[in-house]
Amino acid sequence: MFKLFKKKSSVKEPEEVSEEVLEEVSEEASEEPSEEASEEASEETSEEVSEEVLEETSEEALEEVSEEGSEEAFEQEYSQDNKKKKKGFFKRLFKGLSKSRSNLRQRMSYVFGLNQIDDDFYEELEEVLITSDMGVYATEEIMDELQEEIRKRKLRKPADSYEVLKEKIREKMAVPEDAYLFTEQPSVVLLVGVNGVGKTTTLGKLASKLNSAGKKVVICAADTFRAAAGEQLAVWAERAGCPIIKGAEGTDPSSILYDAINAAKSRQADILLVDTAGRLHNKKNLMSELSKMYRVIEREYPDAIKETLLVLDAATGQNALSQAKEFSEAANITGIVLTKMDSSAKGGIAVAVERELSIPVKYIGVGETIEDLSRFDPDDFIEALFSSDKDNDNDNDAEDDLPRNEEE
Ligand SMILES: Nc1nc2c(ncn2[C@@H]2O[C@H](COP(=O)(O)OP(=O)(O)OP(=O)(O)O)[C@@H](O)[C@H]2O)c(=O)[nH]1
Ligand SMILES: [Mg+2]
Repeated sequence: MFKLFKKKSSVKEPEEVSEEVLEEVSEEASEEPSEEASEEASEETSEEVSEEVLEETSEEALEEVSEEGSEEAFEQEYSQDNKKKKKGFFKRLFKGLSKSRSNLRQRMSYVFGLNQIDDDFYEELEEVLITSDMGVYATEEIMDELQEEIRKRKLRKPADSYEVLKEKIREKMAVPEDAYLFTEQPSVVLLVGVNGVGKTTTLGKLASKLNSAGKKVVICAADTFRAAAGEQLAVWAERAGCPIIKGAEGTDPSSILYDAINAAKSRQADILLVDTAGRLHNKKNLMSELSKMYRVIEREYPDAIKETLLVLDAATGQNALSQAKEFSEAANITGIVLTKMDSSAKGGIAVAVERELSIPVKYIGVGETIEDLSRFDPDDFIEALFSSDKDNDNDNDAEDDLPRNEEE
């Protein structure tokens, strides 16, 4: 059934795996992540935020305080707060991925508990990855790279290659350096996606995040299709503290966008966030509506960065992947937002979307409140998908041990 590896008859029973090997893996693995990673991550977060805030600060202010000094002060003031927020966010992500994780870990423990690296191991692992929603394309890539690394490092036992596998998946999920350029230069950000995936909610969260980082944000209510869409967005605009431009129900979205661009320019806004209607009635209509909007942006605001974020509900698994394919044929999608990662999300789908479409996952949503949006962090993602549950119950950082083979 699987393309890459065909089963051979010499299957070794998992019982044959020595317990010490698995324990060794557990210990090695548990030394690796947590404290260092979370410190690094929170440093990164505060640096990111402080960079954003610093850029917004007026030039005179910057002359008064040296850039280094103000960054330090900013970090001191906010790092505690950020650490707490990050921990809460990670917990929700961890909880949301619990189903994916327990499924994955259970099956991984079987595969990595096999006695030796052979065709049987490769075939079993391939099946686990494919059925974990990672998709055929990403799985094939991961398997090829894993096999090569195993060959290079002359690894003999499956358990020895567990960390290599995680590293390969982490590499796939790396976010390009320029992924968030749109938050640093004048930009128009369109949020697109099918009904109910979380476009409006994500826009609200993003507006709040950018606004509290010192950015001037204007919101455009270009979903004129659904009754009450404008009101829903207005509530978010108020929460986020950002002005909103909207029109009457049924108005042409492009004409509201035109007004919003002028409002953004006259207010010297940094970012214009545009909510769009969630309907994929057919590709042709979607394409013509979006290209009309792009034309308006091109004509009225040619210097702005055009960012199109496709919002996908992570709980819908393969459906999200087919939506992503449809939309990427109709629009120039520059980033993915995976929402509802807090509620039985199918974690593997993040890998599939990223690899099948070569579009980076830029944000993830883990809840319905204004703080439940964060930039995608591959380390957190891998940790939430692979690490063990027990450590996260008592506020410690997650351990990364491989569970014992349940079939033993
Ligand atoms: N649990 C959870 N719920 C979310 C998340 N993001 C959005 N939601 C919820 O999903 C539902 C739909 O969200 P909306 O933001 O209205 O979705 P939309 O894509 O704008 O929907 P349409 O405008 O109808 O196309 C709401 O009940 C949100 O609260 C998330 O990250 N986690
Ligand atoms: Mg909406």
